[in-house]
Amino acid sequence: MCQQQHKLSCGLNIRIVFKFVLFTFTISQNSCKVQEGSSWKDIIFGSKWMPSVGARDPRFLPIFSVVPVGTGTCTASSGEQGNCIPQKECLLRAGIPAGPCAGGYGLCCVFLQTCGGVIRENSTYFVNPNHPDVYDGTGSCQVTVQKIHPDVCQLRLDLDMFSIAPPEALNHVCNQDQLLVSGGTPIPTICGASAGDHMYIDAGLGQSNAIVLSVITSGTFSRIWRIRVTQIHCGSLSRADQGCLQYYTGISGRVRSFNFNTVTGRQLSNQDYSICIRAERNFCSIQYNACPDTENNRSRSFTISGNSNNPTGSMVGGGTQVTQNTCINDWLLIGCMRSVDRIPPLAACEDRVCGGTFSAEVGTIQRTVQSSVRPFRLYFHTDGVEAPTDIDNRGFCLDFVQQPCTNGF
Ligand SMILES: *[C@@H]1O[C@H](CO)[C@@H](O)[C@H](O)[C@H]1NC(C)=O
Ligand SMILES: *[C@@H]1O[C@H](CO)[C@@H](O)[C@H](O)[C@H]1NC(C)=O
Ligand SMILES: [Ca+2]
Repeated sequence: MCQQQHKLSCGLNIRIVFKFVLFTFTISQNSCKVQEGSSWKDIIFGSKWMPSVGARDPRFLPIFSVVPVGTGTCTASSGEQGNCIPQKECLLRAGIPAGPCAGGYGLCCVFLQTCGGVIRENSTYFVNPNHPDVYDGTGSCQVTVQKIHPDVCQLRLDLDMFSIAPPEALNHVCNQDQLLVSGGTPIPTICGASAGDHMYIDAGLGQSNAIVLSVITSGTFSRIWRIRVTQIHCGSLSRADQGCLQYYTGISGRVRSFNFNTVTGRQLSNQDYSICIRAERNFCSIQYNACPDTENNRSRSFTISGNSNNPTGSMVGGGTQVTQNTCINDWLLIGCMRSVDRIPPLAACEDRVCGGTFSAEVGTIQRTVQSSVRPFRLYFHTDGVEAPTDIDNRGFCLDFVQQPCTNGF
């Protein structure tokens, strides 16, 4: 009954049969049935999803011990997070078994969906067709997210793997591939490579609106994506503040624009969003520094406007007049920022910064910038063009460190 490529799972069942004396027969029957129907899942399961069988502790062998499964999370050897649940439940919920957990009493159950799928489980991954292999097909690949509970207010998308076609070279517009979200708050259109980045989507109240995640592709490109979709309760501590596309907690960390890379990145056009950093208890201000750039002789960690192939200083301030050294088209906004190494500090503070050097004042020296405006937020705006004045900008990458309230701010 089990096909050849399912040797792995069937072998696994036999072992589980010995342990789960009470469940035995049904489990192994189900597991073969469920897998017969699936196609791309088989590819995954047959090749790269080797279960990570941990050494089992003989102390947990007694048949009548309580099975410690149902609540814990586990990690598949291919990196996905799963739920440690009884095998039977995993198969009923159309999960993919990824090896034993809880000392063999549970199964690490991973939920994956690709084009046309419906997400009905927390922490489901939206993956490209053929995942973990690349996909060069074109069209629109969509999954619909259904709330697992009416009391879910947000979705967090973790772009574990994300590499789709980059924006075009002249104006950095995503005209080939795009990630789109409909049914929730609008998100900026993104493309290119953004593995490790995340987004929060407002899911509204109640059961009403389904959210659709789409990856639109055209032209040839070896694409791969694996996006973890976490559902967040309205009352959850991990809920992001209203209106924050990205949300960070912790005293220090790194923020960066989508498709950022000091060598191959292109700052995306048509961006308009905020990045929020939770002010931790007893911290009153925040400092930002351009990330180290280990790949270029001249740092490209902060290149927002101008020609980044040449040395370009920082520009600050906004206004309506297009004058030299102001930020009219593309900018990062940090409320009332000052360079910290100025003694005494400059009287005026600035909000917008752009150009090719990170600083709170016009110049060619990169500086540490501090702001005590709370909540801690950065607003990023780019218009729809780069050429002809803006060339090869990479976007921004900043390291932040919150400063204790005793620091004079
Ligand atoms: C979804 O899972 C995460 C952990 O992965 C958890 O923090 C969150 O509360 C869960 N959401 C719901 C709605 O149960
Ligand atoms: C850095 O500078 C050296 C010496 O001028 C040059 O040979 C090298 O190509 C430069 N590297 C990059 C990444 O620009
Ligand atoms: Ca622009």
